[in-house]
Amino acid sequence: MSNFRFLTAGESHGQCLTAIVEGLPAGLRVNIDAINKDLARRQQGYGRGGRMKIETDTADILSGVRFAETMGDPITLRIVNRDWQNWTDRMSVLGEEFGDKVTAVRPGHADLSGVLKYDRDDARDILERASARETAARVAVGALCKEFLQACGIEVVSHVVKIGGIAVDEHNIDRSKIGSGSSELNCYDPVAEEAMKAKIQEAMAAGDTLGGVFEVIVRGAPLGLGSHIQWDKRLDGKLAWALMAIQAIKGVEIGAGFQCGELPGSQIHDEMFLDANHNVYRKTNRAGGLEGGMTNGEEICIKACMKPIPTLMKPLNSVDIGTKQEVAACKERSDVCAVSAASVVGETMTAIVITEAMLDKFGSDAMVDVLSSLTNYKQRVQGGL
Ligand code: EPS
Repeated sequence: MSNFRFLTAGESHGQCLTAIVEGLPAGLRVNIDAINKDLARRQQGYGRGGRMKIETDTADILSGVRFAETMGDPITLRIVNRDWQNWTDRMSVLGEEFGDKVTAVRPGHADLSGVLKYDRDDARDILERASARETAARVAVGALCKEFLQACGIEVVSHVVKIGGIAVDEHNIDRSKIGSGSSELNCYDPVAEEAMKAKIQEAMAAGDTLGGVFEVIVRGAPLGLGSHIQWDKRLDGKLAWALMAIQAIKGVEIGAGFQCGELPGSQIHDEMFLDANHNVYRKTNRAGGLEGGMTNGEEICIKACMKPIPTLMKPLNSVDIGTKQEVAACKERSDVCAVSAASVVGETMTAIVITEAMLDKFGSDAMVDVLSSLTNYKQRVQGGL
């Protein structure tokens, strides 16, 4: 296993979000603008709530980087919450209790299980950390990983494929362009995007919320990341874990995913052919770039499904943990739809997993060693049979 690891800290309305990343090699050029660009992409999206008008997420690098280059030390990233200014009393670190408690727990949120498990009488003690605001820190880490991957010739991109039941038409999308544009919903079918926006508008008017599906694509990953030899080395498992561990994600599919359970093997497996130089090639990629828990040299394609956000302006029936009565669930400022934001989080979480797999395979002390090891390996496995 590589030495790569990271942790995040911070509450949604606390002072800041912080991440510590350890195990990236020394000698990686760091472009802070690229990190801030991904943070801005996470904030955008039709259907986001009022909070996004308050925040302009940018990362400060507090350690581990000198003269815009990593040194191999742990890297500390910090994103300041501008909204903290409005929460200093209610989120005071050492002050007296202040403000109303959140007791009308929301179905679909961490509120109820959290207060019972952690013995709290205010669901704010749970929702502050359960909030998808935390994903800003993960995006900063993943954006840094994307810079590492870029240096290795690997690109990770994402796009929204469905919102509220409205799906893109694959025929309207040029897959080679995914990642190069910037639409409001991170969607590459403009016709579907307009229909998705109308659907979000409808949900907003009804006090409701919408979920959807996004796809993450990894281009240029070498064959052989991950391994078949042990369950916890399988890369498909690690990717599914990383994507499922994003707030509100309820399903993950690799390649043809659930369709694999419906069609016979002859219509699922990607046949192999040989070109004139004895290189193996395929005409299809239903495996989504992963066979036997390893990359097979094709694009990695993963889809994830996000449930609708549980904070409804027309709230569902619930219970009050203080009065022990049935009540309407609490309402607080939230998003109507955050699938486009989740797509950026999925993209960066995928970048983190692929980075870990690369470091696992090619070493992690110095960039120069990673790159020469990668070059040698590619020559061996991509030189034809
Ligand atoms: C989020 C910030 C939050 C919400 C959303 C995601 O801001 P606030 O709670 O101040 O409005 O917009 O959080 C949730 C969906 C959630 O369940 O907590 C963000 O930065 O992405």
